[in-house]
Amino acid sequence: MTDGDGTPAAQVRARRFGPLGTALVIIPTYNEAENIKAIVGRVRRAVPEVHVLVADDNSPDGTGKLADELAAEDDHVQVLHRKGKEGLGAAYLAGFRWGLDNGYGVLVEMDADGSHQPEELPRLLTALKNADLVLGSRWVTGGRVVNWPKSREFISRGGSLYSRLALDLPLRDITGGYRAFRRETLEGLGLDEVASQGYCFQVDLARRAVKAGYHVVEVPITFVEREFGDSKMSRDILVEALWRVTTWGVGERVGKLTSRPPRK
Ligand SMILES: Nc1nc2c(ncn2[C@@H]2O[C@H](COP(=O)(O)OP(=O)(O)OP(=O)(O)O)[C@@H](O)[C@H]2O)c(=O)[nH]1
Ligand SMILES: [Mg+2]
Repeated sequence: MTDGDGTPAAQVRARRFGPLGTALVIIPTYNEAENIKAIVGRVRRAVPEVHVLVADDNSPDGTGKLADELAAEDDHVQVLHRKGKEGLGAAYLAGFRWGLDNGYGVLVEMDADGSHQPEELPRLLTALKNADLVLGSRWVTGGRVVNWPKSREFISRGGSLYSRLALDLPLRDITGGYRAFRRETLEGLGLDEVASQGYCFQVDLARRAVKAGYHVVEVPITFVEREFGDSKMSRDILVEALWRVTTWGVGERVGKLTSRPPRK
């Protein structure tokens, strides 16, 4: 296959991706006092040139204050203090806006609890050189999860499979939250309209990127279950995601049917 053969893969190869610019790793936090110092330290050691933004929702356990201490010691660390708990999607959206306003070229999503290993960040950033969006993926060859009960894996795999089929997306891990975006990609997604609740947020970003024609690449990651602190995900968030994905899927199918040109 050559670059001139006209296939989608060749078209992507033929496309020139611009330089990446400085990366900002956004870490949303709610009650992550046991994790925040370790995760920021690991990010800074793994890729010293990146900057970190902790987006804290006024955590009662003092995570925001610990993040301020980190910021005071390191000019690559900033803290976005938010008024109260509004969910991870809202925190990321605020972090994206902050990063775009401050001129960053790459915006990375990463959890605070160590599930997303900073040591794998160089692989995501390398892949982004030839992509618009890189998803850290548990469910492509080479990806895996550590210390997850089978029940959790079943739910997560099922959620991605359902989203893949309902929304017709050529992706394996659609609910994951370890991702790297070029700024131009985020600017093209219509952030003001993104659904911000729980897992819907990740699904909606991926869906918008694919539908907008961006080149989305999945890179295998090893996802490690949190050791410290409590999960903020709940059954309600799962049910909400299932419901939303279903309505998006039905909406897209109805849209396709009604927009067909009339038969002659
Ligand atoms: N700012 C902010 N961060 C949040 C909020 N809810 C969750 N987070 C953060 O988002 C990240 C992911 O949340 P988790 O509770 O780890 O969700 P999860 O990874 O699906 O669940 P576990 O596997 O049990 O850890 C963590 O860094 C949380 O601290 C929120 O309301 N506001
Ligand atoms: Mg987690």
